[in-house]
Formats: sequence, C-alpha cells, structure tokens
Amino acid sequence: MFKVFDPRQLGHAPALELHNGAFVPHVDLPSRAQVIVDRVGPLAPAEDFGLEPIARAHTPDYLAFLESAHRLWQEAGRPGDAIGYTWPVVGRRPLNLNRIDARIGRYSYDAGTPITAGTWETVYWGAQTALTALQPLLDGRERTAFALCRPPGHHAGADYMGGYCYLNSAAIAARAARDAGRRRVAILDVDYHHGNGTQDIFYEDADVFFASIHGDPSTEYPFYWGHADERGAGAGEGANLNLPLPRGTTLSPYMAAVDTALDAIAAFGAELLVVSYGADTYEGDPISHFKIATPEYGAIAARIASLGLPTLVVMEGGYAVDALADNVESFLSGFA
Ligand code: OKP
Ligand code: ZN
Repeated sequence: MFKVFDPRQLGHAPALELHNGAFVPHVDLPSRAQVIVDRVGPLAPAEDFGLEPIARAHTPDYLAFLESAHRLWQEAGRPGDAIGYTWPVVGRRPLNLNRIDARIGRYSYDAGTPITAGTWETVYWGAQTALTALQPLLDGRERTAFALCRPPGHHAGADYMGGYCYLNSAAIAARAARDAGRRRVAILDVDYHHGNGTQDIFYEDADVFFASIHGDPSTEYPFYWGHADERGAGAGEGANLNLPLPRGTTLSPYMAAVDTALDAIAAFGAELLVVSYGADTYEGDPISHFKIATPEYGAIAARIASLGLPTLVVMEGGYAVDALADNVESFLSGFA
C-alpha cells in the first residue's frame, strides 16, 4: 500500500470551538496526524499538483476567501483564530460583502471551524496528499493507497467550510480520477458524521456515486444533511445513498449497511473507489456514539476490499487520540 503524509499539514492548530454552548479546546489536534505517522510509516511526502485540481471541486471565490481570511481577520484587529458568528439564512440573496465577519458567515455553516494562520498551508498540502496518493492507482502501480489528510475534508462543500473541514480532499481526488479518465468513481464515506460537503459537490453528478454510513442526522451533526431521502438530483438522481444508523450501533448492523453500500457501488459500475475513513465510529470516540471496536476495523476494510476496486483511503475524523493509531492500523490491515 502506498502511503502519503505531508508534514506541512501540521501547522493548522485551532484553539477553540463552540460546542454545546461553550468554547472548548478544539479536538482536531495536530497530534492526531502525528500518532498515525509514528505507527503506519514510512509515508511519502506530497507532490505539488497546484491549485487547478483543487479548483475542480471548489469555487474560485471560496478559495480566495480561504487563502485570505486569516489575514483579513488580523487586519480587522482581531485576536486568535478567525471564526464566524453570523450566517445568512438559507435562500438569502448572494451579497459580495467585504467585512471579514460577513465573509466568514457566507463561506461556512458552523462555529467549529476556525481559520488559523496555518490553515491554508495545511489544507493545501492535505489536498496534495490525496492527489499524490491517487497517482499510483491511476497508473496501475498500486491497488490501494492511504492519504493521511488532516484536518478532515468531507464537510467542506464547493463554496463552504464547516465541521473542522476546509478543502474536501476526497472530493478533489475523486474529481481528479474522473479527469484522468475513470468513467465512474464511487466514494464510500464511513466517518461517523455524514459527509455533507462531498454529497453537495456530487449531488447532480451522474458519474460519481456517493454512499455514506453515519449517525442519523435527526439526532447527530450535521443535522441538515444525511437523511435517507437525499438521493441525488438531476442527472445525479439515484447516485447518492445515505444510510443513517442510530446511536449505539454495533458491528453487525454496521456491516449490513456496508454490504448495502457495496452492492450499490458494484451495481453503479465504479472503476475506482475513494473511502472517506473516519475512526470516530470507534466505541471510545469522545464526540461520537457508535460502538465499533478496534479489531473490527480490519473486518470492515476487508469487506470493502472484497469489491476488488483500486481504492484510495482518505483520512477523515477520529478523535480518541490514544486509540487512533491502533484503529487506523487495524483498518489498513484489512486491505493487505
Ligand atoms: C468532523 B468529522 C457539536 C459538535 C459538533 C462538529 C463535528 C465535526 C466532525 N456540539 N462538532 O466528520 O469527523
Ligand atoms: Zn466525523
């Protein structure tokens, strides 16, 4: 398995997030990546494919915002990380406002996603990490690859950040695979949280199938996406599959959902699979509520591997830092 990690992803270290009514220490620590590197290395550094493949999944105005937001925040005389507090009501007319608070509101949907001085560099190299890991799958040198991306990306849409996510590395890689000639690509999202950003990016796309297994959004973040009746639209109708599961879900019902997703991906005729892997389905995760045990990740991955597709595993969430390396190692072992 080809494994990629770029150390330039360690610069993003958000201080606080607004969680259940209080500012608390942010759970997406740089150490999340470091403990995985220390266990599953050696990992190759990222090559630089530039902004073009990133701009195939994100809008130019959003990228300009992301690159400049922390500087504008500082110029406004603000301390610490840039974070929003005002959001446009869905359906409001688009306004191109210059004030930093309005711009943050326009390009985000929550207060868990602060922009630090190091955010742009970190997420840029996260996207390059995914693109680098994809290359040997495209030229047939490898069957599986692991992109150690951090922060996660699956909540980031074409023109918004949220849920600790800024650039959607899995979506960028899936689009790059299409651009490289793969006619049909599937994304299987097994993070605890619904991958709303990925869903939005491909919602009307007939050539990228998105399947997600996640905590039921009627009780779980991100609430407004991830319901079973979201099935894609326009040309993409039927190419989106949400499999929400209740709090407390254990391996057996989880695996049944994996089988449902894999059957749909096989029927779709995918030529390449991107897996958004979150280790936050773990029974000890501090912010999530499934009951998957460490050795069970190997079994889940082996089931995914039985599809027989070239597979890119992109790291998403997982916040039990003490168990994170074990969980990632177990998952990757299922592809061996
Ligand atoms: C990112 B990924 C609300 C806390 C919600 C956002 C969770 C983002 C998870 N009290 N925080 O999907 O692992
Ligand atoms: Zn998650």
